[in-house]
Amino acid sequence: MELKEKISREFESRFGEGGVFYASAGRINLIGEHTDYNGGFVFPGAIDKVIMAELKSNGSEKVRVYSIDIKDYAEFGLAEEDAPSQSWARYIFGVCREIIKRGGKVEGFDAVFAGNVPLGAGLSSSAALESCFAFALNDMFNGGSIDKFELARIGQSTEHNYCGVNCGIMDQFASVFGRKDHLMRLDCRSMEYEYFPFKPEGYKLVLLDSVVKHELADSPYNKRRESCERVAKRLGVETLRDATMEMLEAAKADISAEDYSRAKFVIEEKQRVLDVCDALVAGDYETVGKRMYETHEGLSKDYEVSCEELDYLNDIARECGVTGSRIMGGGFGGCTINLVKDELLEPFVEKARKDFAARYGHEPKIYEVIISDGARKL
Ligand code: GAF
Repeated sequence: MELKEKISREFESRFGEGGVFYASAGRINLIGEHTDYNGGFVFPGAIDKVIMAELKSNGSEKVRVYSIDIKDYAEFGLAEEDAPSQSWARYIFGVCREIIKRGGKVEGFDAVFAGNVPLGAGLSSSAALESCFAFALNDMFNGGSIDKFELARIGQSTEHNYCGVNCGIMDQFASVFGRKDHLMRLDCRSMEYEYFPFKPEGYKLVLLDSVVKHELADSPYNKRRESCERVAKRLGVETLRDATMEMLEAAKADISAEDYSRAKFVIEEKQRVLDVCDALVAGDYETVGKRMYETHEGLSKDYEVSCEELDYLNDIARECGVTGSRIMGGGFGGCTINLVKDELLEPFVEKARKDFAARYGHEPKIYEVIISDGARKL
């Protein structure tokens, strides 16, 4: 059954007459990982996998919401002490609270939601959920007066204040600002962004999901961020965006080996994003791919957010002559993103399925990427 129909049926049986539909997207990131909270550049795009919700104001001060995928119901008020116990519902509660904290309006509503963004795959299902509700509540109760950047920040603050992840802005930005057939280069220091048409002739973008679960809350993700902040402080810059390898080398003796490696990755990654943008404009996919492999190497060896399964998928890509391949997103499991020549797609995917299953007892999941629109009313 179509997502919309499934939601509509559930909504009607629980809450009666229908409401309004909204959706927001998961995201990929071509390059620029762990750079967002360092004031650097990212290069994401929204994808055709979404969280969709039907909402209707209920005239009370209570939120009543049902998750079709989790098969769970939550009911909560809108004051700070009303936080629901279920972690999935805290995303929605957090969005409500962050809107209210900014002086926006949220009243009681009923909602049913479902999605097809794979969970824990590094495709930002949580940002899609936050952006979907932020967009919806802005439309329903605030006449659309909250601007798009603030909607993204509302999602990010929800992660910080209600879900325990000190994430950057990339995922929520991509989910809110996504545009069909375009990637977006965001400068996370100035928040300037630019759309880049992305329809690589003769290539496909494919994700190989290791199906290794990644959990960012209370995870090493926050520790990575702390390392970067420590080094930035030591170098006397606001974020690592303003640091160079020369500065890092000069301070090496005062920095732990671990923090040094983390900072080295971030400083190198900053330039890779810019290189990839230039290469894309020039149609030079070989350079795009080369930088992707370098990013994988850095994420695996210096930033240490990869895992055996993802390194193995990356090795298979190399062996098959795939143009570019790397771990995508926060890490600790999830997907590799692969830029593959059309004619190599099938043999690559076949080999990855077979070899990975032989080694780990299950196949990776395969998703072809279609770059799509972000948050919207349906
Ligand atoms: C996660 C975070 F949510 C993002 O902000 C970003 O830091 C990413 O990891 C790594 O690039 O998705």
